[in-house]
Amino acid sequence: MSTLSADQIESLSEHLESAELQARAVHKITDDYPDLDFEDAYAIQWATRRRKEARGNRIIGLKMGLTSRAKMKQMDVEEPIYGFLADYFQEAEGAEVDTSKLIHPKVEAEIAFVTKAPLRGPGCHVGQVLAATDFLIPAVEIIDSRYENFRFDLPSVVADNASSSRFVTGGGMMSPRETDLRTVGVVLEKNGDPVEVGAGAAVINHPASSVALLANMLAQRDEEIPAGTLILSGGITAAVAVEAGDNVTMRAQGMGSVSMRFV
Ligand code: 0L1
Ligand code: MG
Repeated sequence: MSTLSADQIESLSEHLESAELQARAVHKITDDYPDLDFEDAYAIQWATRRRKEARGNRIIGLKMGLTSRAKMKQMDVEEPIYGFLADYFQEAEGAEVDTSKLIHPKVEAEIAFVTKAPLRGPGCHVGQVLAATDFLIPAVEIIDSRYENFRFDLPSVVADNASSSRFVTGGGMMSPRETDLRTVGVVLEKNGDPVEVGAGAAVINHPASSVALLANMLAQRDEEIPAGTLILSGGITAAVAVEAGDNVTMRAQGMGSVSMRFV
């Protein structure tokens, strides 16, 4: 049940989006609104999405967050969440990512899905996700919580668009028919050192189950995943902090690699 008025939702959306656009850390919003619940939090996130669209940004994808045990343990939370990806979040493969526009970026190794048919819950399952997937590509998500020291609770992070900030896709496309996503291995390298390794099963046992969960969560708002959506299915490893001067490469088994440099 929502605890905030429509005006409070708009004002919290503006507060968090300004922090994002100005690369400025703020304290978690539940410090001031302790009763804020998930319904409020997603209402704030959707208000931010509408704010960006009204400004001319396109929403090009969706993401699932906190899908792996490693991430849940790292952030001390227990439930996957979703967020949206705006067009300017995308950085090209090999890009120089400008850290002056970010607060305290971290990188995550992920498998991205691109859909060729809509997915609608409730009851969406792994089989439907695989049938509706056009191709898979490796992706590095660059998260950047707007909260001081990445300190937040679940409603606060949902309102902050699940810490979404930038992402890079690269390597090669793969058909979901060609691989068992549970055993696809990934290596995340920072400055040439393998700092995190993992396999797809880390993401709710199968990365496609994360996409199914996304469709089922969206159904609660009578929304679906449209055809042609890029979906970051969730970090396979824990997130790794980066700063200017760092080079990051992710290698995904059978899908090549994706790299970027932080400047
Ligand atoms: O993509 C993610 O798993 C991030 C979700 C938000 C939590 C965080 O900032 O680590
Ligand atoms: Mg992520």
